[in-house]
Amino acid sequence: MRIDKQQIATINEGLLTDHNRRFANLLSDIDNAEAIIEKLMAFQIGIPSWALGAGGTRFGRFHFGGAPATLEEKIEDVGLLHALNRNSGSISLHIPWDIPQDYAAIKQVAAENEIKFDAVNSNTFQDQPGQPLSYKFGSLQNVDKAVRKQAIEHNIEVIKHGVELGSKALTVWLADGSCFPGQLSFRNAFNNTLESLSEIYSALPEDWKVFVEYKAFEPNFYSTTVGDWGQSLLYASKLGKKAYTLVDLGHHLPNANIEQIVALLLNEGKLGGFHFNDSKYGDDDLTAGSIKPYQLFLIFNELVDGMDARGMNHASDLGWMIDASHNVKDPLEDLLQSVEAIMAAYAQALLVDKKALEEARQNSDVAKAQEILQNAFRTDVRPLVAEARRRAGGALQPLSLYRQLGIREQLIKQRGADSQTTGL
Ligand SMILES: [Mn+2]
Repeated sequence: MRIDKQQIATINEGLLTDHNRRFANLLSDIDNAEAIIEKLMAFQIGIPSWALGAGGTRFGRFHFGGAPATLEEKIEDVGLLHALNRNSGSISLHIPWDIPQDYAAIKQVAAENEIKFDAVNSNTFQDQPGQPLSYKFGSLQNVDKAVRKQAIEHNIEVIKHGVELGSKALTVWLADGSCFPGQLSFRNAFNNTLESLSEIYSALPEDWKVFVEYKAFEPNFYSTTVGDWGQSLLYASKLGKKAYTLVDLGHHLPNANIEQIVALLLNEGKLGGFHFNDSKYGDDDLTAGSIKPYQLFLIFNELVDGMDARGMNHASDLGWMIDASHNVKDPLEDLLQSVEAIMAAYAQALLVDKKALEEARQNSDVAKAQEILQNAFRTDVRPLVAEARRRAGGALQPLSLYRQLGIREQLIKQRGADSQTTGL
């Protein structure tokens, strides 16, 4: 299904008086609103194909009606999000959960929904039916060269699918590691992984990037072979200029200073991709900004500052994506909330008075520096984000419009109450 642009405009119309009043109030406090709105309109956050089905835990999964059963339906779901907020203009595919059977047809559906193809993701963290060799003891790190070869070939196949669809990056997240002390040699695991990644790197087209994602623990619980940003940066540095580190907010040990990590990776020119989610305890994959909104803002503050320092384009020079799963919410509602939270944090970061902050730092005026950041964070930027959405043709209030139009009910009618999603 598709949302008619006129429907959005009509519902916006009824909200306009209140919106204009709130927007005018905010405008009286900020002087660079137009520049911020332009940046907000340009900013696009990739939606992973696996976030559109029911999320779950290792204890089980609760299904919901109208789940997308095919890749086409997943693209249509992202199209619905994008129609509502105009900031969800791409989908990130996971192979082999979403192998495109007919590239031309898939590209056609994507074009109709104004959706582009973001980074493609390989999967060597589970065995597929009929797969000759098992990844039980790792893939790219495996002591058996034949297993490594199988995993390398899978990654190369993922690149080929991505090339057909117009993707420009491969994300490699490895579950490789060990569960118990003594199980593997850290050095051999690292060297095997590096050798495997080098072979994948050589298969990258000239204008592609590879993102090496790290994760502190899980599913391996003693060591992870790409366990932190230092290890990822080692791989990315040794591989070459097309290789970058990917930061997933949930993949750190508790209380890690992620904003500092981001700042240094950008400083080294080695931050390539970013996965948004939020967490309280571990890799909880909760809605972005739902637990630690101040942290999200501080991270964005470093992202904006670091990208500006290198003259990077905020919208296109990093791969932005949500990586979360939804066990108890309608995934589309959850994704609308995540995008909204990300846009708010981005807008707040754009509000930071950088000149005053630099002055406070030069004077070692600690209290002033803190005030400057908190002033930006405590500004209610929702009218600014809504205005950017409205100008781009989206909804002033995406979530309530989604409910008002009864989109989930319509999807259930079309696809059935027990449609099943491919994937996790
Ligand atoms: Mn991730």
